[in-house]
Amino acid sequence: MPKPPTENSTKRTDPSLPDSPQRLFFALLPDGAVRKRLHQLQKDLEKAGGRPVPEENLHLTLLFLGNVEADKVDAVRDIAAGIEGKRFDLVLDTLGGFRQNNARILWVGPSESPPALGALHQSLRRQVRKIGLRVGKGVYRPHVTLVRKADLRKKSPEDLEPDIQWTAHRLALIASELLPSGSCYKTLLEKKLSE
Ligand code: 2AM
Repeated sequence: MPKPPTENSTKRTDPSLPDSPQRLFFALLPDGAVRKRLHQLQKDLEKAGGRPVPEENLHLTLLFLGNVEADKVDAVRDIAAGIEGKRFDLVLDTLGGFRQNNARILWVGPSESPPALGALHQSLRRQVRKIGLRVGKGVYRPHVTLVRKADLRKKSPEDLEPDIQWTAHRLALIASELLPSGSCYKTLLEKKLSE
């Protein structure tokens, strides 16, 4: 019997086919000024090598869903459309790295995660479970990935002290297609958090 897709599944999907599963995630999108500062930080990290995330793809994941069967995609859209909440401030002041095989992912994140961010994550998690999606139990570690496949042998600059103030108000449901050239993102729905 074929195994159901899991959260870590990298099965290729073809969103142009109506019955094809879609690889989805909820994210916060930076506005122009924050995006520029994140991009500057990517330039400051150039010495670490690797592949910077294209500026237009920079985001903070709220919840990764993995492959979602076509008949559930509308329900996920409805969840995104129904999100009510107020915008909130977060400060991206910590640089870090996740090891990934023989390389590193470099990210920037908040040293203190605002309660509103954790609440949003939990609320999305609860709602997608209600429609029968399985999401992992891993601890939520909010971050913006800046560089993929950074060289483990090269140190990232130690003197960088990011201090990016972000009033998060753009929440998006994004479909990601894995291509040999990298991920291709398509925003399926964007919702503004209120003032
Ligand atoms: P990352 O930036 O740390 O890789 C789309 O892949 C987004 O979902 C990325 O921001 C990615 O985080 C996040 N994500 C979370 N869990 C994931 C998983 N198991 N597989 C792929 N992406 C995941």
